[in-house]
Amino acid sequence: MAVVEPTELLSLAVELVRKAAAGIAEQRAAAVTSIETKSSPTDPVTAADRAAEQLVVEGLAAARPGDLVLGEEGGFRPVGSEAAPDAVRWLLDPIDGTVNFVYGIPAYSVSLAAEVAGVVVAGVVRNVVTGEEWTAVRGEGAWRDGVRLRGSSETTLGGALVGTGFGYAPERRREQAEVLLRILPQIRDIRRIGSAALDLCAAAEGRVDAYFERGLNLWDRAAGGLIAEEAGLLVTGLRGEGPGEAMTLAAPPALHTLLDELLSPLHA
Ligand code: LIP
Repeated sequence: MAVVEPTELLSLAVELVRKAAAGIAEQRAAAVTSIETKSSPTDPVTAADRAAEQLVVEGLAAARPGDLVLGEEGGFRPVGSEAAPDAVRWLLDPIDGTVNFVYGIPAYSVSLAAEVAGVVVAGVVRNVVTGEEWTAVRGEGAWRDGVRLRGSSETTLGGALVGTGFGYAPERRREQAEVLLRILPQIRDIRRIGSAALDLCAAAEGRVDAYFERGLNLWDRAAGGLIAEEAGLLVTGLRGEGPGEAMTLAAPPALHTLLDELLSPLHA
């Protein structure tokens, strides 16, 4: 079994994410003229989402033909004709924050992570509009444009600025609104950025003190989750569970305990 160097995987990911981001920026004007929908009438997908995914997958196939990819638009498959026994699995969201992309709100990103033997070992998130780029290799810290990230030092709920997000299904949104009703009086304020990958990176560098969201897919949270962990945050579900569709909670240790205690009773 060939040894995979996470730093090499990161270099490949960064190269492809930059190309994809350039293509997305170029295509925006045209892409937003024909918008299709997926899980609900408010869950958009554009030609730019698909083109970016294809560009990254073709780049992966050229560099590592035996690998696998789980992409938001194309699902799980080999990047080439067939997967090798020691395939790396790539977790790709070609445009995270597609609603922001459609509306022209400068908060949408390309997110790509590399997973080896079930563990995410490298990840990059790039804001397509600002060009900000967050990266991490497991065990080697989290970085934004050469600056090491450490997360927030906030330790009180009342002082916590918390990021969150809402699903595309009206019933899910009603439940999420009820949770907000209960927690908003107890925290500093809420921020809804609209891209889980950017939310997790914001938490990694203390632009928010913590972030939580129910309903995330692996491609939404893989790269951002590693970046937040490498900045010293805990990235989990509730009540000791791992992060997943049920809940993703990212916070520095002290705040994490308080938010877990606050959110757990609200998510039976
Ligand atoms: C989005 C997530 C966001 C969530 C949205 C949506 P998409 O992903 O990044 O956190 O609140 O509902 O799921 O659909 O833009 O890739």
